[in-house]
Order: sequence, then structure tokens, then C-alpha cells
Amino acid sequence: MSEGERKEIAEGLASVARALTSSRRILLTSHKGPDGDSVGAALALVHWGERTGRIVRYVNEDAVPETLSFLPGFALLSRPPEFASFDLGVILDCSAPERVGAAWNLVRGLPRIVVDHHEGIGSAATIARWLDPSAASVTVMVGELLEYMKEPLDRDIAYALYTGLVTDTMSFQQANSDARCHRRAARLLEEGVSPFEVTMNLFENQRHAAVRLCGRAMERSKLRHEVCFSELYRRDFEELGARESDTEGIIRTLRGVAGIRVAVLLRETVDGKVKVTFRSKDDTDVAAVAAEFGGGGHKAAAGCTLECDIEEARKRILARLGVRK
Ligand SMILES: [Mn+2]
Repeated sequence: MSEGERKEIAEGLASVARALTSSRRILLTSHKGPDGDSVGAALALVHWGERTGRIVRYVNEDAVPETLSFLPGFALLSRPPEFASFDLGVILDCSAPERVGAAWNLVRGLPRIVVDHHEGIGSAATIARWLDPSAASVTVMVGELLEYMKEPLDRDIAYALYTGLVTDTMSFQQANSDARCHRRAARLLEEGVSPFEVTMNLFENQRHAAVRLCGRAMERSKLRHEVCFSELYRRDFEELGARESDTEGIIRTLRGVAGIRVAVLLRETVDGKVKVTFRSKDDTDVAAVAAEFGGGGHKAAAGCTLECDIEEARKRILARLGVRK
């Protein structure tokens, strides 16, 4: 990282902290399809708001995953926002209005700040922007932010932040799982987080339908030119009583295949589109691949949605990844 980039990141942190401390009624949002990282970051800020006498609410186009309901204070996330009286909008874990989706309408009229660790600079911020793609998770950043603001940690905040770290580093197994993130994790464990409780709730708490759906994806998977890919059809979901959230762990298993560059999972959505998830194990920048199809993410983990049938989607994606029949 260059000196200029380092300086920009430090200034981003300071300006975001200034905006938060000078606001009393704060509306948080994050990318649609909220995950453990964006929800963990939001919940930590909700707890901070409770402790400092602020009104902090969270909105998202999609429901917060039930798997996160073990988090202390989880119910605080679903309190309805009191409209029209917020003085700050905070966009977490993404930086572009398109990624926020329908909830954008609730924050668009507010002064807005962005805290994000993805590549790219979206246009969501108006008054302050803290972008740090070198951070393993946005919860790493929010942990640093609270420390910068000299706010004490507690067990509730620690659970929220730790869950984001585990989610975005794939249990500290991904390349982004650096010393900075482990240091942050250690600090959170000191507050009384049980790592067993977090990982059990995140990864060993699956519906049986999800395990069976994973079975279908594994059975159908193919290996071509160091790309392991599979797909799920609407009928799989219907026959097994499975839903989109049941697909979450599948890409991890596909990624486990020896010698592959990229793992890809395609699945048909209820509204007739095709969702695609990528993981890379070499230098392949799957965020760039996903971006070509209107999606985004990180270098090693990304996704996009295509508006075509699954055969066409498979053809286009595999062609882009250099897989020829
Ligand atoms: Mn994240």
C-alpha cells in the first residue's frame, strides 16, 4: 500500500468517527442479502448507540438471516425506523447505491457515510467515506473505529464483531485472515466471546434440507480446466423444501476440490434469474469476473446475478473463466 493510500484510509477513519459522534439519530444499512459481517457491524453500532444514548436503527431490503439470532441483542435490529428524523445514514459493507437495493430510498435523503472493505468506490457517501480493501471484514474496521472513538468494548459488541470476522475470513482460513484481523479477534475473545458458540451457530446449525441440497450440488458438480462448478434448479429447492439461504455453505465444499483455480455455484432463483457464486484459489480475480456480469465482491470471493436461463448463464460464465467444452 502506498503512503497516499495509507493516509487516505486514516483520514477516512477520522472523518467517519467525526460524523458518527456528532449525530444523534442514525440509520444504518448494508448490501442486500445481509451476511454475518454486515449484520455484525450494524449490530455493534446499534449497541454503541444504546450505550451512548443515540437512536440507531437498521434497515435492509432483505431479512437478517435467522442463523444470526444467537447474537446478543439480535432483536434490536428489527426495530422499525422512525422515519424522517434521522441526521445520518451509514452504509456498511458496500459503497454503491445499487448494492443497497430498496433500502436506498430510506437513506438517500440523508447526509451519508460509507464504511467498506470491498474493492471499488461507489457513490453512496456524501460527507465521509472510509474504504479499506486491505481489511479482512467490515467488522475489523468497526472494531478499530470504536477503539479510535475510545468507546469501551463489551461482550455484546464483541459477539457481533467476532461473528463478522469468522464469516468473512471463512473461519480464519482465507488469505485475508491477516495479523490485523487475528489481533482484532484476540481482543474480542478477551471480552468473553466463545468461538465454539459462534462457529457452531454459523456452520453446524444447518437445516436438513440444506444438507440434502448440498448433496445434489455435489452429485451434479463437474470439473473442467481446473474449474469446479455445479448448479441447482428450482425443482431441487421445491423437492427438498429448500430455500436460497440453504445454499450458503455449498461453495465452500466445491472449493475443497484439489487442484482447482475456481469454484462456481449457479442456482435458479424464485424470480427466474440465475445467482452465481465464485471462489478462487489462485490469482484469478473473481470480483472482476463478477463485475462483468453486474456483480461484485472480493478478489477470492464474489457473486453476480444473471437474467437468463441457467444453460445460458453457465455458458457465459464458463467461457469467461476459460473453460471450453
Ligand atoms: Mn464484508
